Order: sequence, then C-alpha cells, then structure tokens
Amino acid sequence: MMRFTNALVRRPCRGMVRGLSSAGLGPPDIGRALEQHAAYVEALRDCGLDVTVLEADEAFPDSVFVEDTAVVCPEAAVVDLPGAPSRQGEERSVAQALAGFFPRLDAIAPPGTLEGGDVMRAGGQFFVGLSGRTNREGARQLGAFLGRHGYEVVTVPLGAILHLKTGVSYLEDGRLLATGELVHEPAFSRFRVIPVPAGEEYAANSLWVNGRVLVPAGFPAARRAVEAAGCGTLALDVSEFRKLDGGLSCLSLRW
Ligand code: CIR
Repeated sequence: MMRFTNALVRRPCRGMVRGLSSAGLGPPDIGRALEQHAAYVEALRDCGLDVTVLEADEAFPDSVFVEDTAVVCPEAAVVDLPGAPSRQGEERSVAQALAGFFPRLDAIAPPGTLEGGDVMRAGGQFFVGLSGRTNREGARQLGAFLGRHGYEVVTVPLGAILHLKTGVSYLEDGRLLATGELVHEPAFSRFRVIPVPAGEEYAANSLWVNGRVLVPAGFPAARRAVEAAGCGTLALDVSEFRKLDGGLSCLSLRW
C-alpha cells in the first residue's frame, strides 16, 4: 500500500488577506487561519508524517498554499513555475527546503507554467489539469521529468474550476471523489467515481493520507459518501483557506 512519510507546509502570513480569491466569502481571519493550520499539521503528524514547517513568507500573500509550488513523489521532485504572476517566486524557498530531501530537483521553465493543484497522482499515473494556471507546455515538461521514472502523465482539460484538485481527489484503491465536469471525465473511466453530493462541491478537495481521508468540516453529506466508500475520515476546519479558494490538499506537499 502507498504510504507517505514526509510533508512540507508553510505557515500562513499576515498578508494572506490580500491573497487571490474568487470565493466571495470575505477576507480570512489570520488568527483563525493560524489555529486551523496548526490543527492541520497535527493531523498530518497523527497520520504518521514527519512534517517540515516553513516560516511564513510575507512577500507572497498566497504562500501558505505550498502544494502549488512543486510536484513530489518518492523518486522525483519538480519545482513548479506558478501561472499566477503574483505567485511566481514562491517556489524558490520551497525548492531550497526540498533540496534537503531530494538529491536532484528538476524545474518547469518558461514558456511552461504549472501549479501543483493541477497535478493528481493515482498510482503510476499523474493527471494534469490544463487550467488558467497550468499550460500544455508545463504539462509536457512534467511528463518528460516523470516519464524517466516510469510514470505516465495524462492531461485533463478543465473548464470553470481553478485547479484539477479543486474538483477531484484520489482516495487510493481505484477510488476518486469528484464533482461537476469531472464526474464523467473520460480520462477517469477506469476508476470508481464517488460523486460529491450537490451543494457540497467544496469537499471534492479532500486528502487521503495513509489510510485516512481528511475532509473539510461542514460538509456532512460528502463525508458520509467518503465513509460509504470504505474510508475512515477526519474532519478539519479550513474555513479561512476556503476564503482564498484553497483547500486541504493545497496546504501541503506530501511524499
Ligand atoms: C490561488 O488562487 O492561487 C490561491 N488563492 C489558492 C490556491 C489553492 N491551491 C490549490 O488548489 N492547490
């Protein structure tokens, strides 16, 4: 069975109130965000991960969402080039931290752009969403890096959603939790797709960690659907990150 041993996270910065957002839920409260982030780190540790916590980076309002800055797996680490101009540069300090764990780092280069929120691993395959942040050239470069290790990279064109994993999460054992346009995505035909109940679309971004699924608090029907598929769950409040269009996966890199 797949098992994660490590995670990397970064504490939220005060400037997160100026983070990119389309949620229309108002600015996040930094005090609550810090509490929710600490609980998230604790949950990852409870799941058996060794968690490296980077200090807040005030130069980048969205820097708490470290998932977007790299793609990591046991064999490889690729440093991303975020498609959002205000996020370009966040990846540098993440790369420094990853260099302590990976002997070699590859990097997405212009004109490619890629954000990790668009990258979902399912066993030997990596699905890459083509979004407003990740372009074909970025996906092609990622495919070349991961192909060396025997992984297959499959692109998924996206419509309205921000990132691929805004709408779909891999729950291991061939199970996908999906919403909207992704429920019937042909690229996912070999999976058992668990549709997220209507009105609870935000919960499509859930996070499998070593046999448990972290789900956002406040989405009981989605939680029941995940449990009915045979997964134990742990609900975490991530309301302040939701205000910036972020969710559970966005807050960490895992390998
Ligand atoms: C952004 O727009 O880039 C941030 N406000 C949210 C990033 C969420 N990250 C993710 O889905 N992996």
